Amino acid sequence: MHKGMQQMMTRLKKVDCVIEIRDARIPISGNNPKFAGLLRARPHLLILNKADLCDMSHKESVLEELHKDGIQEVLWTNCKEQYKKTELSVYNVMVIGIPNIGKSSFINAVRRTHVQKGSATAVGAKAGITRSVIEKIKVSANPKIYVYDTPGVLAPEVKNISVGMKLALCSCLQDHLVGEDIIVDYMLFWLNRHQKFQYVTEFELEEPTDDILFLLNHVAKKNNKYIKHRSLDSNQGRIVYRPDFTAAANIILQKFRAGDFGPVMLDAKINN
Ligand SMILES: Nc1nc2c(ncn2[C@@H]2O[C@H](COP(=O)(O)OP(=O)(O)O)[C@@H](O)[C@H]2O)c(=O)[nH]1
Ligand SMILES: [Mg+2]
Repeated sequence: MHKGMQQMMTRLKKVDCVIEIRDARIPISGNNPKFAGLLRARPHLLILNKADLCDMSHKESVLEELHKDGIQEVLWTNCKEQYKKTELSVYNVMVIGIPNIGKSSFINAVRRTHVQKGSATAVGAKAGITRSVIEKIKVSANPKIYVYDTPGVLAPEVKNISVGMKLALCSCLQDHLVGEDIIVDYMLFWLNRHQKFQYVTEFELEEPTDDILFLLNHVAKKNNKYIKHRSLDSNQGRIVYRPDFTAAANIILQKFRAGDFGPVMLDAKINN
């Protein structure tokens, strides 16, 4: 990350404006204090992307929290759908943010509305897969606007376990580093705590559960995911099958991340 960071600081001198992007579901947890210096150096705009997956009923309290942090300009976006034109009239723009919150998608969405020719910037579904080279993309011909994408340069700050779990749940950390089953355990805890029970219907359960092993077992069986292994007991050597918990965890995570359990605001404070 060091080389990328240095490149970014040098580049910043030539930049007229900074766009910081965060995942709308973790507008506070997705922050990194190291960005603050960068943001203050130039006019900045905070974009909360993946608004399609976010529970917008918390909009006002989130804005209040961000204002306290000195952030004035906030824009919600959804880069999966046609991007709505904003009133940016700057020339060199730097887009910053932790991995996988939609920086490249945002740049491409802006670009699509203004220029058809030239190359887009790569969108990747896994955290931290893009190499640390700054790409310059022309997003508008007239007026000429260039945007610097900053792939994989800034790591999220894992302040505590709950922030770490929220980042993992939104795929800002690599799943295998945390453990798919542990991320699902946190997801289940969070959904229950916030009384979001859509998963009960999605998985055809009889009632909410806080038993992660029960859920993994249920989902593995329903999706016919089994692991073949040799039995070690009295049946020595016989091939047996057991439910594949990692496959089940991945199915559950994929559904959560697609918004199938409803929109969420992971940074919401609990009022009950
Ligand atoms: N649901 C949803 N997914 C998005 C949105 N923007 C980006 N994504 C997805 O998030 C993932 C990471 O996007 P990418 O642009 O590569 O993120 P970057 O690492 O910040 O450049 C990809 O799978 C995108 O398809 C959005 O507004 N809504
Ligand atoms: Mg990218």
